[in-house]
Amino acid sequence: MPDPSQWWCSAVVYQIYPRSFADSDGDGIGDLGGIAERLDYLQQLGVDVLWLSPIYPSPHDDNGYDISDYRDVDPAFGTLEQFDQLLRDVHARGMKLVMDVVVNHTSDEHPWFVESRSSRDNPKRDWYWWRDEPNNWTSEFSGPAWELDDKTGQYYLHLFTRKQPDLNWENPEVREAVYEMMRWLDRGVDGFRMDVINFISKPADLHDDATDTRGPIGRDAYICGPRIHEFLHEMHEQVFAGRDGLLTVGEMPGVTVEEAQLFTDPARGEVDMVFQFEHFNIDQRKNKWDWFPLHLPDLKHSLGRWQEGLAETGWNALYWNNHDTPRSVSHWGDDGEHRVAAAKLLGTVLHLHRGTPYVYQGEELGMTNVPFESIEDFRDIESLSHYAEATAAGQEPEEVLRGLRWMSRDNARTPVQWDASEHAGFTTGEPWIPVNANHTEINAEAGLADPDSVFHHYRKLIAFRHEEPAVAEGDFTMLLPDGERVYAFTRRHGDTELLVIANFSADAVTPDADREWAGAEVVIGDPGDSLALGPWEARVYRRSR
Ligand code: TEU
Repeated sequence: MPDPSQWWCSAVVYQIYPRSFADSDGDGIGDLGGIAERLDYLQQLGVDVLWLSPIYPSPHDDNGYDISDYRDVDPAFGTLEQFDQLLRDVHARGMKLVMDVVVNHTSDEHPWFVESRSSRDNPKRDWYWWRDEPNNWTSEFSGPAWELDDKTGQYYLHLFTRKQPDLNWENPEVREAVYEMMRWLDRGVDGFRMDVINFISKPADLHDDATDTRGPIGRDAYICGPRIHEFLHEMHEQVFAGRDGLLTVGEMPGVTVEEAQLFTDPARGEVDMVFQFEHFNIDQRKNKWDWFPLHLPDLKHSLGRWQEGLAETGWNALYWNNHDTPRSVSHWGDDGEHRVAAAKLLGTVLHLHRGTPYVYQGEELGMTNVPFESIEDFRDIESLSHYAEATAAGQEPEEVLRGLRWMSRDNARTPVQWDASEHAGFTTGEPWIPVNANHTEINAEAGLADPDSVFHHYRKLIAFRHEEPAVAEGDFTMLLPDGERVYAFTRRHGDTELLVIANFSADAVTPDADREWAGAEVVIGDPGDSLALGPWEARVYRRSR
């Protein structure tokens, strides 16, 4: 386990997707000026760290996860000067700022790739993966993972869109160029979220993936590939070693608990924590579009295993939402009659686990999925590619739309709902993606004004983590693992013990837990005379032993 005095053990991170956060210049796209205007709001919420999704120059084929210049700010978001000012403002408020780095791939418009594709003998040819024949890997976003480049007659590898060619990390020049760029970025920035960082080490022979597992073909070959620990340790030594106060989090689809122990063991010098995806796959069959209703014991089993697995060595990153997920209150809660209770419950359960919680913009307002009407309402490249592929293969458009409404990343990407006005106070112009019609009811202005709102509940959860050491440091014991409606666990630290009970259903229930708790102090949630819980109600008790 890391030294619990590591600052990020008791910190809460807030993710900003700049494009959809707040627009200060009326062009319909969120920007740095918009973030600067909302720092008071974020400070009031009490979060410790802001993580910005990519703000670098980009053709925006994948909304900025296709970077064409790591050393500047995209004009749509602002300027470098504005960024430096924002960083100063964030620091002046006692918060930190973490940047997103995307170094598994670049944009095809990055000068490195432009050179690489220019001729077979260009010095940067080997900075990317070029082959005469493709292997059998498929893209994370539908179709083959290879694109034929007419000019030189070879194929290049792209695990995401064809505008996101994969860098060849086997080449030491690539690694040095990436570290150099990251050092430069360290102009006061407090750390990095690293995009699909466990995909960077491919087997040098790029062999076919012989397995038939869930998800894109090839994953078995490149997820946590042969040199991944070596590369991350090298990056740590080259970029982070000797600097205090940083936070590094690796986004790692498909990572196992055993691998995560290695990645986050402080003694190994790799990353502080990882985003794992296991809990996201528990209600899916062959892919994310093919889902079934949540079976609560599966969620407890999965998260419980991660709590146990990283109890002694390593550390968990905790999240329900990010810019790639549907909204959790719609997905696993109730976005109808019990929306407020369900959003609070999800927050309580997540924030009381052991690990560092991440709040995705709008989650603290209980923002919901979006009732998209037709394919024209979607913007996300993953959703559009899937729709094209699935309908071409003969699937009914309405059925494909049903999957998209449930899982599309655009659910997370509609603008933050600041107030009840026409575009929810997000922009004075035309938003790049329409606001959710429910902004007239669900918005920050209303949340701030109502002491019982989801916003104020998140504020209390964040403050509680700061005040009560058992939240950050306590051990974790899952209770009632097979219960289909109640999620319950205890946390223990010294003489203090916390009990968390949560009713994931619209029926009243009385958890089968130690009755003595009924008299203990309720520190989060409404006190009750007994352990009975109303629809989607959650409570946290505290007692001394
Ligand atoms: O996502 C990585 C990833 O594998 C997925 O979560 C993916 O976005 C998709 O949802 C799978 O169905 C990261 C970024 O978070 C994402 O926004 C980028 O599109 C992707 O990498 C490529 O950079």
